[in-house]
Amino acid sequence: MRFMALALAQAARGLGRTAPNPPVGCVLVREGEVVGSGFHPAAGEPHAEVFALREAGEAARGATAYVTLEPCRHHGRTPPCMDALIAAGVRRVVVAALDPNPQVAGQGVAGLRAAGLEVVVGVRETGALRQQAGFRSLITRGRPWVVAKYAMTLDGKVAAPGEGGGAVSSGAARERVMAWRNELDAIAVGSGTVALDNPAMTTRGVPGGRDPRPVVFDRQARSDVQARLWRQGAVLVTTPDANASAHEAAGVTVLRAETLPDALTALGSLGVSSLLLEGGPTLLSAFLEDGLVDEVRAFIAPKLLGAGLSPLMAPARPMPAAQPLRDVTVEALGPDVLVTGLLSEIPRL
Ligand code: AOF
Ligand code: ZN
Repeated sequence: MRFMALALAQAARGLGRTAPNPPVGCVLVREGEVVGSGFHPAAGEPHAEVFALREAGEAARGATAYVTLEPCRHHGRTPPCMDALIAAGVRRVVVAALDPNPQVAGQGVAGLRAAGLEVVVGVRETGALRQQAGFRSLITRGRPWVVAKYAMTLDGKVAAPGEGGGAVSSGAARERVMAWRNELDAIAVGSGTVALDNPAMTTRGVPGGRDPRPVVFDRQARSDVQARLWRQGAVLVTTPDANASAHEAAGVTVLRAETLPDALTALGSLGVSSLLLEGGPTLLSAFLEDGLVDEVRAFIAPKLLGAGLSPLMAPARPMPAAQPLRDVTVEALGPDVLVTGLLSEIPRL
């Protein structure tokens, strides 16, 4: 249990850097001592098991491997980890979650067992599924895992009408958002936010942090070509007949799709496995109405605004039909409260 927590912490170092591959961590333990650990740093690089085995050297013989994802059995950009573990003389493998990649899908575990290794599956599975939600979504559904983030006042408002910025939540909440930006592949905003705020959407104050790829949802392609986001490699998502010639001339990657599900699939083909939705009520409502929000992370700030914009403008449902979140967490963050929960099931095998 304790060692799988270490493996998950290793895997976390790859969050936001491995797409379309999963973040994976591995810890090798012999006689109660960690003799090697590693994580998958990026697609095309060696897998977590390889780094852990390298560090352990001869000490891997007879060891137990704790891996956050089932070891692979296929030749992809790198050779099978299953073979590497067997060749190194590892005796026991503890796996957090099976790999939904059809090229692996239980065969890694079966192969290890066939070679005489003892295999345990499902240790800290929930944590692993959460960490791998992006990869699991991309490989099974062909589109990114969508996390909707917003901050609202105690009376449920995100802004006064027609107002742009104006921070709702505290510094502690903003720090948490920066941590998420560092961990998710891409960050989505609507054309309204670009026009009103001209935001940067970068990761600030996270040591070693990297910026998510901005994605601008703009059906009319009317967003100012001078906006800051384009200089950060933002993708423009627009409709098939919108005139995006100015953006194209400026070298912007333009995706054209009639519907939001198609737009997400197009983002998936660019290798985007997770998307942080930081747009305003319009974008959030559109995603929610199409059933495309997988996870919600909402801050509630202890202040009152009065008549203003709600996070959602989607038509109201009767209370008994309100959409419930699952696996809900509640956390105090400075003066604010962070509530998270899932609207979709994380794809598993
Ligand atoms: C593991 N350990 O650390 C990772 C795994 O193209 P490749 O060779 O990198 O293979 C990518 C696939 O391997 C990916 O889709 C997923 O199924 C698995 N990722 N497996 O044993 C790792 N990153
Ligand atoms: Zn592998």
